[in-house]
Amino acid sequence: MKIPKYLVPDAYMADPAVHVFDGRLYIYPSHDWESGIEENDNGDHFDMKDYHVFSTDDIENGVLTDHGVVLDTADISWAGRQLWDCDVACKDGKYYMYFPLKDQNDIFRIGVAISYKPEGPFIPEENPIKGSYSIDPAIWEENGEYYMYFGGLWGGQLQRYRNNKALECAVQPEGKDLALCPKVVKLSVDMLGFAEEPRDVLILDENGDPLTAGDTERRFFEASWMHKYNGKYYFSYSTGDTHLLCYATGDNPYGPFVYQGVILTPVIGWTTHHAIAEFKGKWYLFYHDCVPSGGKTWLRSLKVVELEYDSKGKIKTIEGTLN
Ligand code: FUB
Repeated sequence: MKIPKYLVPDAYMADPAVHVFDGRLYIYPSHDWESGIEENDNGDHFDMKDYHVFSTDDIENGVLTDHGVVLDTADISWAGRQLWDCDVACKDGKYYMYFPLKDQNDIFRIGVAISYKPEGPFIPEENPIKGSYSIDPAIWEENGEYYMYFGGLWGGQLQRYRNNKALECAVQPEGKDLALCPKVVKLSVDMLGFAEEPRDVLILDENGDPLTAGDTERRFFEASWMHKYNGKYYFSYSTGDTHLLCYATGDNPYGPFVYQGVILTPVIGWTTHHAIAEFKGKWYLFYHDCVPSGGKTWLRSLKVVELEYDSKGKIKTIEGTLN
């Protein structure tokens, strides 16, 4: 599939997380809708209230099953507003959905909801994960250990924290200051909490120096994802205000990772977000754009296209406006 395909033409879905469970491919997107909230840098216009799950045996032909609403803010006791990008992991026959949501003080926390089926529905825990903050959880499993990557700037509130503690006054680094890092944390054995303090995911340049805040075409902004190709760890992410999907490679899930290049050039829309997954022997990039909504940044549509590597393991850059 060299030409991208829209996957859900009759609804606005964004921020895909994708996994293969028992040989079937599952997509866990955010569910955009027209809330009427004015667009701002805080992302208030992304006022999502529920999640759907989609699955398929045939991604090449884009034949998806919509499993309907699987989690709703109305069922989350600590909910304030805004269900953003989620992810799902499977352990011992149970499926754990990790979701960012603002609490009743308008602070993003990460919650967990549980199901016995990959397609849900998911039943939320009473409280968010202790010590959790910011947005965009992405789960990576390796040898029975589960790691969560998370974090997002601006409306994602990552700039309000240092060393996992909320600051009195949020100052965003700029220029030659070191860029704020995404976070990684090992999950507890019961999958309901953190087993350690979240750590910084360091992204280095070609000289081994950490990326700076002013390096806006390469530094992390949001939308973490992890995959492994030929034994290497590929940490990928969005650069936010420069609208690129980039990646960096490393030798273990904690990093450091060395910046490698652009996966996807800017799409139509402000946000860019993705998942990378292998299915039936091919690699795919799942992402979103705002072409079907005529460029409304808060009404995004899910897409998929094949992802290719060169002989050195470099990802071939895909044009975001390819349709
Ligand atoms: O969907 C809301 C936010 O937009 C996500 O959490 C970010 O990654 C961006 O795609």
